[in-house]
Amino acid sequence: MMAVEMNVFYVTTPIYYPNAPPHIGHAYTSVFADVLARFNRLIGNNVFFLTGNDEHGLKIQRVAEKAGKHPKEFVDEMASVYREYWRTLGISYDHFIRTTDPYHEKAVKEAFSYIHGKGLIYKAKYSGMYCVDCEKYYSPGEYIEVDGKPHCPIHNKPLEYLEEETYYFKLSEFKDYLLDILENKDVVYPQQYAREVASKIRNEGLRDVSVARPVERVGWGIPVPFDDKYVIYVWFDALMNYLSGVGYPDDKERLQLYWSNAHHVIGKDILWFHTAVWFSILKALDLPPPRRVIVHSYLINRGLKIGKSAGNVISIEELVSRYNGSDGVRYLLARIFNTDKDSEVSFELLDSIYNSELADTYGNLARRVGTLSMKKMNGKVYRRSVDKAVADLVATHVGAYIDSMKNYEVSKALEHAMEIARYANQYVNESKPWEKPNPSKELYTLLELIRAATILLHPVIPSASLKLASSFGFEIENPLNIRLEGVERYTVVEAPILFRKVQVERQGVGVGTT
Ligand code: ME8
Repeated sequence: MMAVEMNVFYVTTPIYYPNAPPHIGHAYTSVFADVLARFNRLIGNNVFFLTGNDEHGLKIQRVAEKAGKHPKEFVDEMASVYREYWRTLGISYDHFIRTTDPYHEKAVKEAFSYIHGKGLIYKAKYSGMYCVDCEKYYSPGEYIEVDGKPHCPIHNKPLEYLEEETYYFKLSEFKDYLLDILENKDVVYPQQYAREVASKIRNEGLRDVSVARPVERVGWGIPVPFDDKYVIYVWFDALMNYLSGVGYPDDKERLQLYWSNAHHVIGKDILWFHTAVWFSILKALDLPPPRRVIVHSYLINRGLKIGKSAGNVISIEELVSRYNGSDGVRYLLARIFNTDKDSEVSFELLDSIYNSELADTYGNLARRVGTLSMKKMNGKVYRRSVDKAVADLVATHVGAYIDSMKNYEVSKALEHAMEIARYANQYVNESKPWEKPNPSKELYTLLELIRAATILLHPVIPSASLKLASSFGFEIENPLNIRLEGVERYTVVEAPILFRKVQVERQGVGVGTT
């Protein structure tokens, strides 16, 4: 068993299929993981944030063919496209992994051989259905029938019939092990997803799974190291990124350090792979499960999961231009983040959160207080005593924010930051600093409230918060250390408009209707 280093925080996103550019659904996961990474850095943890692309398999092979490109050329181009999107959205990953990276390929081969050497991978015939969009085998009972033909329940497309010799992984061996983790250990968050997987295993049992494809059918993959007629199944390849990205197999020290506190953020569509399949592969490699698998639900539009196949994609460009750059988008995605329930997104909803919380409550407050500080105090606001009631209120919200963040409840954490801003709005209206000849106590109190809210918001709106900190002359510090009366003197040089209001359109005109 590895020692748990609590000051280490290893966080991952799924590695996405680069068959198309990322959309709001991918941004949703990546922004959430980024907020956790930034929060953990801010409280002083040793963070490693891994994201990347899942570049092998039939799905990629086919889109590359369609584009008239070699798959490698295709995925090379897409890797730059993804990196650029994540740069635009301020995703502060430490490493961008690609499954075509040589160190990753080596790790996958080594793991495959190791498990084969243990007798847990064997050769046998497979016949059954396959969904290329999911890159997943479907057994009867798992797929739906449309006009009497097997269809994928996620993509609603006909499944392909496969009959081939393949290599199987003995998933069935891990039934008791998996049930113990799912039913007794706190790995899957929220727990309802652990129960879901456990009951599937209890009801349907566990079948061994194919982990290879014949090279003449799927050429684009990592060769099985001891049989060049096969390539390794894309999911075995992909899941291994979480290990190869932190040093497996050679850098054992690094692997041990980060694996002891690994957090996988995923959508519920890939829950089975990240629990039943992944925990078993890890066990076969003599490794413990990750610390946490954090599962979220879907963003939906007009009742359907947002995705390319449903044709209801909301583009990241559209969001960035509408909500004043990346911070607005990040805030909205983090604010609607939901682990349990699917969230219906519409511009109407996003506009209203953006306008009321970011533009009015927070942005307008900062602008007003900044302007008053410059007008009334020439921008220099010295330390005054802050009323105990104010300090207590801030301490309560800061504490609740930290607890929420540690429980991955980002949306709830944001509410606490907003509560401080709401209180400050009320305070400015009631104390009316514009009427006083020397409102230094009022303005100092307000600046302290803004500072506290801004520090709490920093992981979500990194650029705007830094801009405000430099305009007002304070530091973004560890939220654990926030104490009021912490700043000796504010020097307000600018009262920026952080979040310009969006014009709300006619009702009914919004996402997906164009
Ligand atoms: O599954 N709502 O890649 P993928 C919420 N390569 N999240 C969504 C979403 C939506 N409408 N649409 C996409 C794969 N996502 C594999 C992963 S990991 C070892 C391999 C997000 O490109 C969500 O995180 O299909 C989901 O799990 C992921 O994108 C699927 O991305």
